[in-house]
Amino acid sequence: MSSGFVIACVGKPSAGKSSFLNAVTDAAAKVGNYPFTTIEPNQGIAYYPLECPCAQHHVPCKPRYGWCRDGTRYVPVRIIDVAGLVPGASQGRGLGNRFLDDLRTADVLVHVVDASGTTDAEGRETKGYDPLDDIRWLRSEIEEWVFGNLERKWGGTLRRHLAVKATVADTLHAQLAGYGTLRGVVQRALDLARLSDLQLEAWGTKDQLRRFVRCFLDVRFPTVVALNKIDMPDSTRNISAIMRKYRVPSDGVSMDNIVLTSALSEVFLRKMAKQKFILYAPGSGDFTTQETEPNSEEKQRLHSLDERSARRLENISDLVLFRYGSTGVQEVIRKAVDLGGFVPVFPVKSLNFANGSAKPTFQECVLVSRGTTVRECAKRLLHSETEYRGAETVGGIQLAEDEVVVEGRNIIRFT
Ligand SMILES: Nc1nc2c(ncn2[C@@H]2O[C@H](COP(=O)(O)OP(=O)(O)O)[C@@H](O)[C@H]2O)c(=O)[nH]1
Ligand SMILES: [Mg+2]
Repeated sequence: MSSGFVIACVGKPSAGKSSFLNAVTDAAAKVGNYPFTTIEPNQGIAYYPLECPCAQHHVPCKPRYGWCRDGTRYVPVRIIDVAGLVPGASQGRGLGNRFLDDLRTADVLVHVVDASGTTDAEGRETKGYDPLDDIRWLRSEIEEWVFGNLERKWGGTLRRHLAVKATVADTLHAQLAGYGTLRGVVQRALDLARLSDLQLEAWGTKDQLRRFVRCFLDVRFPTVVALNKIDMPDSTRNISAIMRKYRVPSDGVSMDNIVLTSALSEVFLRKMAKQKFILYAPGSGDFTTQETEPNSEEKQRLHSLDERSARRLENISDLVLFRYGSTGVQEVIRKAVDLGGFVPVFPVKSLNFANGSAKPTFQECVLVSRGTTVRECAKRLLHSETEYRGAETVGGIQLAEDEVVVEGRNIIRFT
């Protein structure tokens, strides 16, 4: 069970999607160095850290999903591995459109890129491949997919909508409903493309559609780019080139949504920690071993390392943790949820923080998209509109139905 938020991992074969999924979830996704290892979309649960109100209100916290430690709440988010995307997929190449269809459920994409340049566009071993090309072709595959779908259906829909004098936004919304798209998203894309003033009669040239689709992708599929395999020799040079290129945002990419990762290092660190060879908190910048752990009780619980593992850990320490601060994978999850623009909501049965037995325990936390109203929120939480009469937040403040849910007014009791 998750908070309703879905991250889709995309990228060419062998970029490291399954490893990334393994690094942030507990699922044992299949890992292999050849195309199409994972044919069915693989799923897992990752955790998004946020400040939990339990600390501020001095109440015991009992999350139904995820956990809470020292006032930091770890909220589950669903992550899916969309495998086998190759150039030409929108035209049916590789495993074709099936993968693109998986994107319909996604709120945010994580594009896992092999920054080492040791795999070509199809995931085959090579040398000196330019990972910038992956960022470009992947974006263009998704663009072609949406564009193709719109163009195919455009004529028929246009005639029907012209007959009932619909607006451009309504017409496009009707066509894009299959992408799990809210009307507000269509409107934002039209605004961005500077096409919102057009009448439907004047709409629909190829050029306008193209412009709209590009803006639609930016709004509907915000993307975090995970430059993966930073532990490999050529990555540093490729990363610098990519950073230079996206100082000026394009292709839906800006410096702010690029994260450097080593999924494989995180998987190894997690495994070593699980087997009690090291103490390591996922996402952190270092670990301790039996030799370096200062706490004597913890030290006793750790096993001593064989030479091979010790050397591998030393490499990770030097090439990844020391240089980049962490393996980066937790940062990807944090960025992805932030980029999606989500607000946490804590539905509670009681707002009585003083009364012992009736104290709220913040069992639930859901992430709703920015702009969600109290009514829409109730509809989602209560699964029906009829049960809901009023909403109240901390301090006895009543919330209006059409009020947008914001942080600070997000502990809500529905009556
Ligand atoms: N050096 C290095 N190798 C990695 C990293 N992440 C994944 N790999 C390797 O890249 C290959 C492909 O990984 P996989 O997760 O199966 O890629 P997928 O096809 O995108 O799911 C495997 O051999 C992984 O061990 C990383 O951060 N560093
Ligand atoms: Mg895979």
